Amino acid sequence: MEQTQDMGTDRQNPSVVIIGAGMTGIALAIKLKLSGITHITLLEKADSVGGTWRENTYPGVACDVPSHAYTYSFAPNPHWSSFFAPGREIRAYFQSVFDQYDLGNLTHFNEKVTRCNYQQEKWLVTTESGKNFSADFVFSATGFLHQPRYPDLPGLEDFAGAKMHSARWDHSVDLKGKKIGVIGTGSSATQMIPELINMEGTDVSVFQRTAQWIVHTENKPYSEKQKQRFQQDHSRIERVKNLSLYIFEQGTTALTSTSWFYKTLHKIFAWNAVRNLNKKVKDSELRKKLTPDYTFGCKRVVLNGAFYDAMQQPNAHLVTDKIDHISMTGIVTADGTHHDLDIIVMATGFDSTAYMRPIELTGRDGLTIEEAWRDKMIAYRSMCIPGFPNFFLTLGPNSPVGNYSVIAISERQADFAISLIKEWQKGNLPTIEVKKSAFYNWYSNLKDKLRTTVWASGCQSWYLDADGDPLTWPDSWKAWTRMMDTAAIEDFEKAAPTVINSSSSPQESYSLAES
Ligand code: NA7
Repeated sequence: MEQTQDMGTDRQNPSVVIIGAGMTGIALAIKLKLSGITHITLLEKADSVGGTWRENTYPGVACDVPSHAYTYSFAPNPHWSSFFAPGREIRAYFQSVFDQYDLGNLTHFNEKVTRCNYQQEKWLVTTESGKNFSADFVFSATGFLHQPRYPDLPGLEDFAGAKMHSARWDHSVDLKGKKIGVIGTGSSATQMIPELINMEGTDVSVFQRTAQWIVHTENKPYSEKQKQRFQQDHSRIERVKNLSLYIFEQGTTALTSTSWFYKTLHKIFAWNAVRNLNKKVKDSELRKKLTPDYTFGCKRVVLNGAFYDAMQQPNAHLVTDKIDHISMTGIVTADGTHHDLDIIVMATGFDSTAYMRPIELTGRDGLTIEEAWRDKMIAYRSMCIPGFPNFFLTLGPNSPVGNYSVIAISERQADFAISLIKEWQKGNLPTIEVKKSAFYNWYSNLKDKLRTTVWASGCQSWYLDADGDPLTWPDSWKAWTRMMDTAAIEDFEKAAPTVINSSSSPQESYSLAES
């Protein structure tokens, strides 16, 4: 039987449903609580917190942003074990913050949201188990790299050995002494490959479709003394964090700015990556295969200090011939070679365009998200979509800011949404629904710039939508924060907006052509 949990309407303490108890969902719940909004329900599909850090448990998983910069601003952590923290430690950090802010009593685990429906000025959120939650506001905090992308390779189903996606690691598979094939050379693959190669008796074939730009990073552990100092004096943590973020900010600006200085910096970053490759990889044939043929930064730059060394071990093989098909016992490449394998690992990335889907999202007047996004996936300031009042998307289209720390982005988005909720509480907005004109203006200001960025310079990556337009922010971190900090109330409907009639075609009622 369906159970509806109607949390009532109280402008001073509205009811809020947050979907997902990962990094963003936890930040939202805390920031809402701190702002006095306590009527919160956190719905999590799995049995524990952590999002991507719960799901990615492959050997060597770590964050590619320095640990002190990948930390909530309100919960500094003097205990990080190393400059780049391993995945299990990051997950434990999120658990500890979740506990510290007592979010357990707001959270329903094992409740996978299947539907969100706006009716009579309320959202009805339905879970797979049949529960219904009624709320004034809904936040989608489902992350943007959460739906594994499996390669479409003939014969994959026939493979008789173990096979797994990097984000669905099967820890029951014994890797020792095995012939392992890794498909892909992105951030996940380059982290796991050195670990697999160092395991006893393994033989690892790496199937590379496109060579990566790799910036050398050292992952130094923090000594007990350093951790003690961090604990005694939090300004030390701030210094490490600010320096790390400054470097990432410069890197991001170098990918987007057309100024002479940043263009030169971009060249220096690229030169440095080439120098690293030349220094590390002695064999000219291997070096050639590992040399990218597209502009630095077009794909997400890989930060790694172990991959090149690992690929020169006798039990490592770099295969650059195209995969033709999978047999029962291995991978067959286009040159006809059969690569015998016991295990296939698909480090083939994620569907970065899934956002809140497969949740069925239906806004005002029956408008579905599929109709709203029929022409293009756009969200005003990456968060708000006309026809979807009181609904906030986090880490939506155009919110990755280069390689910058995504925690800082989530926190800023939470602040922006809360500032709008405050206006609604004061009665300045009937509902929080972005005007179509503001939505179109916002994207048209980005559109041209997006097409001139390095991400649109001719490579394939998870940064691009189906039209080949980047889903990133096409400017610097500073420009992004300026945009997010600018008051926006005039961009929202002050009176009940015109009906988005589901009987008229969505193209007519809601189309990019209006921009
Ligand atoms: P990525 O960065 O999307 O990398 C996926 C890799 O898999 C990449 O090398 C792809 O090659 C390769 N790939 C994908 N499909 C195939 C097929 N069919 N055949 C051969 N190779 C394939 O995912 P990650 O998990 O490594 O990283 C995702 C993000 O997580 C990362 O950017 C960080 O932000 C954290 P391609 O380059 O497309 O030719």
